[in-house]
Amino acid sequence: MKPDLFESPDYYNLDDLLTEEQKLVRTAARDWVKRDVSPIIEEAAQKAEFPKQIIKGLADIGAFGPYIPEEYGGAGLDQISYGLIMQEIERGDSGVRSTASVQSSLVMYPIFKFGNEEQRQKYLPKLASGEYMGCFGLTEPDHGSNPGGMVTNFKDKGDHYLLNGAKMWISNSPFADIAVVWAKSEEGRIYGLIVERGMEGFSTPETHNKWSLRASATGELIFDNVKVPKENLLPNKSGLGAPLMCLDSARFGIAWGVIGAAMDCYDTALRYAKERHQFGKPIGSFQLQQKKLAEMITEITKAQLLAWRLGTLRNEGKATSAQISMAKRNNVDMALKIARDARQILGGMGISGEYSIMRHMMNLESVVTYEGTHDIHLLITGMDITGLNAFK
Ligand code: TGC
Ligand code: FAD
Repeated sequence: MKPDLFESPDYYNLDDLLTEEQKLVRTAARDWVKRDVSPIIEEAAQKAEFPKQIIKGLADIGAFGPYIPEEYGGAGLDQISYGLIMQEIERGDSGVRSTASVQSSLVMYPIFKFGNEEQRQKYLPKLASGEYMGCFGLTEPDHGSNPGGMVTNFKDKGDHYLLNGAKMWISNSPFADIAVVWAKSEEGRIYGLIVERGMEGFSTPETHNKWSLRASATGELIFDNVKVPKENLLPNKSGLGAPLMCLDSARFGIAWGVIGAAMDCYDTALRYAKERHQFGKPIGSFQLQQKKLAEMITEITKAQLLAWRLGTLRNEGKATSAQISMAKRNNVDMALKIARDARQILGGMGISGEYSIMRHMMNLESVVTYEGTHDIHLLITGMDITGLNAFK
């Protein structure tokens, strides 16, 4: 892979809207990605291996629990800092950002928000340092967009719960130490349970043959009469709203993260368009290529504004789930379109692993589907503005 020459675009001087702390956090993440992710990520993706050596670096830049209070090992940062960290990591690779999203918003957040003090003390510091890695089991083979239909269930056996069922498409599952698993009680109410690797009847087979997110490990979670200690149930919230609250936080991170992938594609294409000559001129001098580049920077700038405003609303505790859906949907779509156009600007070189664009493009095909598909987020906006449910 070519050396990482990334220069971050800031067409509307958005840095003026950031605090010094937010800029410092971003610089630390940006420098780490350049130093520790860019040199190894292409090979990891080609080999379809999660590069475990980056776990410590992710912890060091505060990517595990950026907004979890420091007393539990988190970085105690605000939502815009969280977003900026996700942006910088996804500039390197969406799969690496996935690992951080899952650890922070889908594992640490539910333990922090719905767990008791003992659970917080037991798990959060180890998750923040990367000593423990976690995964989040919501999706099932027959219940993806409709998680409320899940069949994974647990029965009260007096001194423990007995868990049965299966989850699929689970990021980090093949190496996770713990899984936050959503399952129905005998009354049909959804609860979160912390399942630990090594519990009898619990297995995590890896999913192979992915063309997307190849540097992220994906797998199943299988529960065959797993005895889960009662103290592993998250007691402070039940119902589908609990996992959906975790998704709000992760979707917010994605709305920021994909801006990083888009910036990397744009920056690569811009540089290439100025250097590559055809018909005796740089290809960047042709109107058709300028149109692509001009539209890219326009869309990136709009997405940055949307993410920044959403971050401000989240900091004030005012962002709605529907607002988060709009930003996730818009920004992933924006990044995917930019990746496709950027790939074309590079001609044949666009499909080569010498450049990051094709990897981003393939990764974004997962990002547009997970955490709620493009269509599901549109229906959430539709329901929000009309008051009418078009899901069922
Ligand atoms: P519905 O009847 O609308 O709602 C059920 C209950 O949940 C409440 N609620 C929310 N609460 C908090 N935050 C939200 N965003 C919420 N949305 C809804 C709602 O008020 C209700 O509460 P209550 O008290 O009345 O019961 O639910 P539904 O069954 O009709 O489904 C709604 C729908 C389709 C929007 C939702 O289920 C959905 O978002 N589906 C998409 C599924 C999804 O996003 N799965 C993601 C799996 S995890 C993942 O992909 C990780 S990838 C990680 C990585 O690698 O980065
Ligand atoms: P389906 O729900 O079967 O949808 C298929 C199509 O039908 C989509 O286009 C969808 O938009 C459309 N559709 C569905 N319902 C409606 C409707 N009511 N109206 C109109 N159209 C509809 N899940 C986890 O729990 N944890 C993870 O860590 C995780 N990581 C993932 C990692 C990867 C790489 C991938 C690919 C997925 C991951 N997922 C994870 C699962 C992901 O969240 C689901 O794939 C996603 O929610 C969609 O579910 P599905 O694949 O079952 O598609």
